Amino acid sequence: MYKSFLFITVFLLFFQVFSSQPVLGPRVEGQFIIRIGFDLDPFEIAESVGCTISAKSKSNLKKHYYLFSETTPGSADLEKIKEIDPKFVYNHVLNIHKKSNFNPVGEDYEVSDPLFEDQFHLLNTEQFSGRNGIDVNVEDVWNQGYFAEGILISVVDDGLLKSHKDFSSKFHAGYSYDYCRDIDDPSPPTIGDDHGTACAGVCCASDNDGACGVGSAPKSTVIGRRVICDGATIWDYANSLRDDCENIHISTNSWGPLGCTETSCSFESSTSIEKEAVADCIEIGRGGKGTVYLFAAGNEREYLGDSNQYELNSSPHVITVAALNIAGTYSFYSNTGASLLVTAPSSGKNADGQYVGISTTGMSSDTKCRSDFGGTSSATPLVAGVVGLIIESNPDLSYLDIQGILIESARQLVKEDPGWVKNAADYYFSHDYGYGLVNAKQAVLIAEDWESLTPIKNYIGITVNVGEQIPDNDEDGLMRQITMSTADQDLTIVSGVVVYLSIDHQSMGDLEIYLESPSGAKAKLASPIPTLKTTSIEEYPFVAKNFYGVNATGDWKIYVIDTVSGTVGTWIDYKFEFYGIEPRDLTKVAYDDSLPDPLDDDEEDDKDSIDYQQLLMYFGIGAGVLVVFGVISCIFSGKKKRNRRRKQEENINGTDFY
Ligand SMILES: *[C@@H]1O[C@H](CO)[C@@H](O)[C@H](O)[C@H]1NC(C)=O
Ligand SMILES: [Ca+2]
Ligand SMILES: [Ca+2]
Repeated sequence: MYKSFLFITVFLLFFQVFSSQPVLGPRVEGQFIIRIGFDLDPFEIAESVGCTISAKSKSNLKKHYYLFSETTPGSADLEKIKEIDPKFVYNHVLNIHKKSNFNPVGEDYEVSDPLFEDQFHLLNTEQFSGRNGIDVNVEDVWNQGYFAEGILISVVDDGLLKSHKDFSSKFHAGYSYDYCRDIDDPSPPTIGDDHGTACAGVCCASDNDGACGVGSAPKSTVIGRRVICDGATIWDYANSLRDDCENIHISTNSWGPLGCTETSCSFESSTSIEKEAVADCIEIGRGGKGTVYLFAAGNEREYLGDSNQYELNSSPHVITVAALNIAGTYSFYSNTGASLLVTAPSSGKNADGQYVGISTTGMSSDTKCRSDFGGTSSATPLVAGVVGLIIESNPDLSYLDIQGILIESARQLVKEDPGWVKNAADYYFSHDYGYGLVNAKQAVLIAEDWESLTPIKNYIGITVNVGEQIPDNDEDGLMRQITMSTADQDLTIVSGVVVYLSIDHQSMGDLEIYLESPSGAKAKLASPIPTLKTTSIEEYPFVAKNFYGVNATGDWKIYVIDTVSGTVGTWIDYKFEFYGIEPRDLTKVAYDDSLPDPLDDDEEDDKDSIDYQQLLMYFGIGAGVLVVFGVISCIFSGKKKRNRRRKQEENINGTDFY
């Protein structure tokens, strides 16, 4: 995109600080940091506003940052830039000023790993005809000095090639284990067991090692747990989730039962042993703050897969992750569901209909890479790495705080999509995206000053008998409700709701089930699935994560509706569980309209302006070094394609991983 620069060396350092409080420091008069759209000529702009460009960031992460200097004192008229680029952002240059927990890296962080340029999920600069800004927005977090150093991320999967250059310097031998063979070494025994290594690459691959790409948490410590194999028992799975959790920050899980295939779907219960492992570790994990569990949403959307079909996902304790493609719409395989929390970029089609995979660590040698990874399997460790950055920025956060921070910071893409529904606390939720695309920068910004959410006693209802036939092919169905009043419970503000249902139905796939909150917002708990083979569920939990921040007071209704005539069944019983937090002002930054939607064509360059002014981000210049471009030979090629249309995903024969 950038060609033929002539470099003059001038020295300059960019320090950047972000803060949710205005941080004021002595300004360097007459200089401004400018971030403008990729497709604009910065030199032309500089001249038109009475400035010259005296430096450009040399970081490959910050290609579009420029230091503007006034041609003569007072000559700058930056407001004029708005006529050219309404979304441009500028910041005054400050002398170094930092927050107490700000750890400057001294210069912009640079990534030299050969595959980094292809890792659009980390920094989408329209490579592979992708969409600018469709990434997890980590560049500024890294530049701020957060790399998840010292954060332990456990990758529970089919093994980890610990000898690979991406992991050899950061592998944690003590906590790693092969539960399949009962040995300490999680290295995959066969080349086919390459899934865990690819997942680990996405969260944790080390940086600047000359090998492959980099993880979202480049300096994290990685734990390999090999448990996906023939013959693994429920104890092995439970232990792989539980062992050493007192000291483990994050457990990332890109696995689960196959809820749907082309011909058959089912609800997949997990055992109480596995569920207890997670429930225990959110209490005792990470020194009592709770290990953060992430689970992939699953890859069976085309067969009507729903993330609530997996019991380990349908838990208020875990972060369930969906996938979107390089163009910014949900990936064709990514399951829907009320249990989704967030979405992250993964494989799928670009706007031209080509399949683009994820570049990560490969297997056949210790430097092998691959570019064909994907699925919700890849989206999940990507978010795990972001959680690592969040924890590094504020180690006191509980697992619940981290969920709250992800919710508050996520970006609502494709706003016009009718699937976005506002809950009573003003948060938008979609059954395709959860609360939206993970935004690491916004998350860390919030995290640094986050006031902890205080969990309060959960409301655990009693099992209520229904014992009624569900009217066949009747759109009213059966409805049951619970009235929550402030008088009879401690809980007022909801973080999550779980509904346990027992139903017998020979054609369970006829059913549509939803939960309606007092405000009328709905969680879709199950949709009709013609291939559903399950004929009976017993106290099966359905989690609704779309009610974060909502006042529990009022009537909550469960609807069970049989949509197909022929076979009838019985609703046996139900039980409500409300998970609550103490009332406080929630941050509510997620849907501030000043955060533009990257898919809005009028705001193509919004990545360049996202939340900058809002976040009061300041730059400082110390003694430093940068490269200055004196000569105006900068030619911008690679103009954006305008009016690119959102295309509906279709099934393609790409390789998916789960
Ligand atoms: C929740 O709603 C009830 C009923 O409107 C109200 O009395 C109560 O103060 C609300 N609680 C909070 C924390 O907003
Ligand atoms: Ca690397
Ligand atoms: Ca029926």
